[in-house]
Amino acid sequence: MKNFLLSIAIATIFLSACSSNSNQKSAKDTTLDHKPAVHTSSSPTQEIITAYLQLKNALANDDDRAAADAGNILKLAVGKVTLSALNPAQSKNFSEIAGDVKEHGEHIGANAGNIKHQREHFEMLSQEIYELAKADGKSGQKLYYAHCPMYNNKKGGNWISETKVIKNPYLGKEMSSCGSIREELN
Ligand SMILES: [Cu+2]
Repeated sequence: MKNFLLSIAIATIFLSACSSNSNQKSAKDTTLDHKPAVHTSSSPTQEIITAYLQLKNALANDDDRAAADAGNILKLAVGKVTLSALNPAQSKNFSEIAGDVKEHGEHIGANAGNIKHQREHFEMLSQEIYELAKADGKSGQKLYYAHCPMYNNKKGGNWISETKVIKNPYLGKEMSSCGSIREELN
């Protein structure tokens, strides 16, 4: 019995020494664990993806006005993201791209009548959206990463699509089917 009590005492000392060492870390872990799990079928950044796809389809139709509308919606969608609903990976990614996405949306929105410039912003924007879609992982919708080898004097350009069917947003109706799927996302 004495031995038993002693071993409990030792164990207690050992445990308390241990826990003081990892206190900060476990406190952090606990707050993460106790965050209400978000079991929505779509990602918290879904509105951004939806606005991007609307923009992509407008550009594929050579419709600069519809592209400008989508650009403005995209800009607003960035501001509407509920940060607390993002998981750590999404949160890190979102904070890295939010400013750029907003700026591209703003420029595209302000450039109805200049589809060439809208497409320049769209090309940069597509890389940000690619990162966003990747961070969404399984919570996001099924998306495809497509490539056009001819855009910008054959420097090429990429975009994200909700379908496997190529409808080129860089060359528009003139060369609608130019391009290929490079990667399936989510
Ligand atoms: Cu611009």
